Amino acid sequence: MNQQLTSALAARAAALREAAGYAVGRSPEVALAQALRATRQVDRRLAFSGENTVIALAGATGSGKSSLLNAISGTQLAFSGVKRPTTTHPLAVVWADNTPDDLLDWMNIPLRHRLAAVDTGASEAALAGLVLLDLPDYDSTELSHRDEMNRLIGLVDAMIWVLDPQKYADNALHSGYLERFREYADVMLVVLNQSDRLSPDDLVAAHEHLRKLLASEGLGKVRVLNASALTGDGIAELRSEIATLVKSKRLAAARLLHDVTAGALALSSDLNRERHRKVSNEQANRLVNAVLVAAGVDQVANAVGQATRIRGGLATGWPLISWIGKLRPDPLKRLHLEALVPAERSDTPELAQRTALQTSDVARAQVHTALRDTADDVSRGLSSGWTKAIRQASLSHEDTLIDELDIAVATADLGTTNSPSWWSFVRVLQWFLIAAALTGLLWLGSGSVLEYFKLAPLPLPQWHGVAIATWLFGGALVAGFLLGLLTSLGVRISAERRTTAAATTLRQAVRQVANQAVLTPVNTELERYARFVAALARAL
Ligand SMILES: Nc1nc2c(ncn2[C@@H]2O[C@H](COP(=O)(O)OP(=O)(O)OP(=O)(O)O)[C@@H](O)[C@H]2O)c(=O)[nH]1
Ligand SMILES: [Mg+2]
Repeated sequence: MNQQLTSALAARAAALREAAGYAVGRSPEVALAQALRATRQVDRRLAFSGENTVIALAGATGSGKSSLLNAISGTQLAFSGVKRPTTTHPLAVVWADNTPDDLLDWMNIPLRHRLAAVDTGASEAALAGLVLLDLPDYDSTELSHRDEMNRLIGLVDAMIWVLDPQKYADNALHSGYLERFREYADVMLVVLNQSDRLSPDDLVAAHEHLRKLLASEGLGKVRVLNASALTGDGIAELRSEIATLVKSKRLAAARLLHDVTAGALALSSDLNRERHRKVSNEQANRLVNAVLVAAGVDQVANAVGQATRIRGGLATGWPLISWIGKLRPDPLKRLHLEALVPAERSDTPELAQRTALQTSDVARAQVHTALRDTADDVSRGLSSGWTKAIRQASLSHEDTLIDELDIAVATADLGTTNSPSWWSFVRVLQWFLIAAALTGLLWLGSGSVLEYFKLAPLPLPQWHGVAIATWLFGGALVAGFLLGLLTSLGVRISAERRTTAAATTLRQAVRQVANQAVLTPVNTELERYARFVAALARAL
């Protein structure tokens, strides 16, 4: 066998096997089976003698296959008769020093005959290596004949289609076989047998008609010969044509290459080279956004902001009115995000108490939709098998996704545990002002108390006609109130900053969960698809 061709064949078959491996569970079973059959056939055929070329005579019953085998071999080994159909089992005639029994065993052809050198002579040297098969018909009432013929034309290295003047245009032959093998023109011959039954003019006309018919089926390149097994006309040409095929020593590999190509083409209905190898950033962001909203994670950042405003108000507001803030519920407590400190959270995330993220059926359904949307988006343009696989990958961790989100949110450091240092400073200041106001008040009220105990009153110096104690009392109250107004502005800025920071942290946490639970499995599947496409391209 031609070495270069065989190694190319082996490489392409290996690529096809690889592609089929990736396509398991993704491509249609029929296509997979065809591809794998082709690779198995390559393995088996290459394992057998490369010195033999197996060529089958195939055709309708009565076309003269057996008669042609006899005419070509100069024997009467094949039984040809008037009863239809005649040939029931395939027969192999071998032009070689040794019968390739392993090859014929693999093909399951028990009837075999080797032409001894003494039978053949020098003229047969040109056919050395040939194994010529006489096959049963494809069109008689014996369905087993057709099965046997179908099986063998799938295994042989080349086919000689034997047609006769009556049935050469038979639709069952053309649409059922010849058209199907249009890619195999270089490993096929067509013989218009029984040429003796036609006048020379009619033979030319029939030959031309047949050629046109074949050309219309994409077989314009196939060799068409006229012959008569009865008179021997055209048999020498047929033999020399066969000799050329045998001598090329490339038939087996050529045929198998066609099988590999056909197998790869069967799989390539799944091909879409335009696909990206990864989920795009934009697609990932869309998913994260959808999950943030569906699970209610987006509310957490707002809660962080609100909580900051409330706590900041309590800490830095004017103590006389800021206590009202205590009446408002802490939004973080409402989300069960308050009780734990970050250290505890991250050490034992599994013990983290459940946050109040949305875990309702509606939320789960929304997450499910987001996952499916991502899968559909990513797999657009792929065949149903791959689309399904990508969808499965996207949903592979769906059951635990909400729990993982919950843990991620519970363990995220939202920056709510410590207060800004200026809060404490303002707080001290506020209480100092309260103390000053109280001092002023006591000072003012001290006169009547001291008088009751018959004690001398404290001096009440004045400034601008008003007692300093009154200045102190009023001034401290006004200062506290104004300070409260000023710091509320600062608290609002802190709250906004914390909201933004929390939103970023939460987004990262959700992104991490989405990466682990969705994007990685989907990317793995996409990677598999890319490998499939690459292997298929090598097989083709
Ligand atoms: N006139 C003429 N008759 C032929 C020719 N070749 C075969 N026949 C006859 O056609 C009949 C069928 O020939 P077979 O060789 O048995 O045909 P087959 O294709 O092997 O048929 P099955 O085994 O039934 O599939 C026989 O009677 C042959 O004698 C030919 O070239 N010319
Ligand atoms: Mg026969």
